[in-house]
Amino acid sequence: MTAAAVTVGNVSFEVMRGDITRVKADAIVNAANSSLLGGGGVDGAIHRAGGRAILDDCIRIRSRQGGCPPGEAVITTGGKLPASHVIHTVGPVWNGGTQGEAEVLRRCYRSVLALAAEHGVRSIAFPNIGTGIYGFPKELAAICAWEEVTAFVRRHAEEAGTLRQVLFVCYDEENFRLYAQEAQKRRSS
Ligand code: AR6
Repeated sequence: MTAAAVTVGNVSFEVMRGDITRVKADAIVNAANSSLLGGGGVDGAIHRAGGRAILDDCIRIRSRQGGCPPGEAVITTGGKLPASHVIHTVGPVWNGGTQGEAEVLRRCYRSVLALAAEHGVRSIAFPNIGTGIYGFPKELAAICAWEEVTAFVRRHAEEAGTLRQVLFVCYDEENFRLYAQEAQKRRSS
């Protein structure tokens, strides 16, 4: 199920409901943890579907830099996934909102997009980072995601970057509705 697309600069944004491991894009984003060794939620699904090659890349990155701190991102192969790459980022654990959680989540989106640009990514799919096991409130997370990604696209509009398509892949109905609502706001503005 896909909500109508919105175009910002030369990038098309789509909101869809589904499983991100089935999305064919240059890169899909993983909501990982700092260990980079896999876990539950979308992280578990990506490692299961993508196979050993993703974990091997994660282990190599760990041996180079330790894990991945919250707000930062690393890139690996997509292994057996239809996506070429996985960009792993680590969201904040929600702790009531007074520990800078929203800023860390915003930094996740900026870190992912910077890495995507470095690797010439044209199409990228994001899950709803932080809104599962880490407990980030869904409405605020949707606002942060849309604001950061559209701001990034606007900031880089003059540079003829490679990015052309952004997909927000929502696994649950509530996130789908919230993301579609944010798309609607941008259609009418
Ligand atoms: N496709 C798209 N979205 C999914 C999928 C899927 N296959 N599976 C779950 N989601 P979560 P977090 C949605 O918990 O909150 C892991 O153990 C899910 O409905 O995956 O950032 C990591 O290792 C939710 O909306 O990530 C970390 O320890 C969203 O993905 C921790 O969870 C994010 O939920 C990270 O927690």
